Amino acid sequence: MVFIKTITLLCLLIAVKGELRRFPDTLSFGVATASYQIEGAWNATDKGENIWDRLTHTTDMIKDRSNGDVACDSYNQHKRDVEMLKQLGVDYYRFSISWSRILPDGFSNRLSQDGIAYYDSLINDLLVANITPFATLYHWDLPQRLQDLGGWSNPMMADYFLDFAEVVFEAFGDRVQNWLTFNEPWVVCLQGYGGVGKAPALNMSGIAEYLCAHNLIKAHAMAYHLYDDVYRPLQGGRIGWTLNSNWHEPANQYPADIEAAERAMQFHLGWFGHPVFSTEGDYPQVMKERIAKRSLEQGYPRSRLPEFTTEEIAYIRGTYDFFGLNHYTTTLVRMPTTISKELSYYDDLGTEGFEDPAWPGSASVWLKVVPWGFRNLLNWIKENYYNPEIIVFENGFSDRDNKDDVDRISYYNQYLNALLDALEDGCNVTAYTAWSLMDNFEWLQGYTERFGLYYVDFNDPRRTRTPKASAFYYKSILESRTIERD
Ligand code: GBE
Repeated sequence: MVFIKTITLLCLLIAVKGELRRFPDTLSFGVATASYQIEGAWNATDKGENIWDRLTHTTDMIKDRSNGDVACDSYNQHKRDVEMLKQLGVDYYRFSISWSRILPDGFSNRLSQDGIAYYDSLINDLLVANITPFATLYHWDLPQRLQDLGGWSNPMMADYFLDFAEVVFEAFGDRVQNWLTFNEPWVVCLQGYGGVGKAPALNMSGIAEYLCAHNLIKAHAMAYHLYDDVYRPLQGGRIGWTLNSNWHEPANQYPADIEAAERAMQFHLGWFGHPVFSTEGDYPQVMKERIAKRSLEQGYPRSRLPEFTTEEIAYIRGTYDFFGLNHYTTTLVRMPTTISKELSYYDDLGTEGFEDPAWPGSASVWLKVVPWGFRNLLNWIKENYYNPEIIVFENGFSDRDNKDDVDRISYYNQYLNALLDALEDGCNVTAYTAWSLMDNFEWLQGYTERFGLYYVDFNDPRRTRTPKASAFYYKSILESRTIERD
């Protein structure tokens, strides 16, 4: 039924609009998920507790009071997931590996054979299905024991992450040649340590997110070098990380607003991007200057932004094989009228962000449909970081409870058109990943916001999956390698 409707819709769109645009053969397509959001089996065999188990079990911060105890039950149903991937016809599947499922205590002295067996089985099934596995080492589920030691604000965490990375490369690197160290460090640090938007909800803005970022950037570089020195020569393959960013558009063409929007880009994407992707390395100049100045004014003996040594700057610079990008939406930015002396990242940034009320919305308050922002952001990366190879690791749209998801189809149609525009501008995008394969645990929003191409019935103990209209739409794009011009 849904299928027929979609075909009719597609024919209609093509009949009305006519023109088809073709994707270059060099562009591959995938879909993404993350361990805590889909796996469930939170205490299966010897799996250890992680920070999302702790947060969901001990606070009332999740909107529908739900948790990821069962989620999509992918720990037991990954064969069904692979069937869906085959049905879609994707080139690759981006999933993440749960640290505490592999290392129950967080440390590498004790490995879970069951945890390793789970990912072995998933990876082997993907390879049999001719789908390339793309694995993320850290999609937000830190072992709780390591959080008890301070999590990412503890400098030792970089070594523990390296130990984990080594175990994972050893166990799976013979079959997995595509790696991401971290998913969205900005979210990990700003929302997890600066604010309360993600676990561990530390809420110490102005201090903790900068410590987190500092250690996490080093952890990324260490894992990159380990792979580059030891595993790449044996296993081939490539490794990077994926950064999230809104496009920050000046609210007006006044110089002050243009400066504000550029500053927002540097605090957001540049915070993690500049140390790794620029030729100079290190944090963006504007962050170093502003945070140092404000820290001294506030009576701190030194900048709240930690400093990298010259050796560290050189060690971190260039630790990428591609530029990973997660993108959903756009923000308008202007210069504020008063300068705040408060202690926080956003006060350090010192800009005002807002959205155009005319932009169409989604089920998520933060997600507005602004496809041209995607094109501008891709061009910003091209211009600031010497036209790197860009892989889009997430892009997608949320709604509530809806299998006939025409708004999601429209979002993908518009954002993929913007991607084609960016390719025409000379941006070097080589892969595009839809978030997400299926509805899943949407962090603090629980199961109230759905991003899936497949619908998951969370009331059914079997967690039945059904393709939405958008699944057929995505499949048709992958088959025809064309899209209708919007
Ligand atoms: C990704 O993050 C995640 O990688 C993925 O796990 C998640 O399911 C997916 O997006 C969908 O959310 O006060 O509400 O405006 C905005 C996307 C918070 C990047 C949400 C932070 C989107 C950045 C706060 N945003 N996120 S507010």
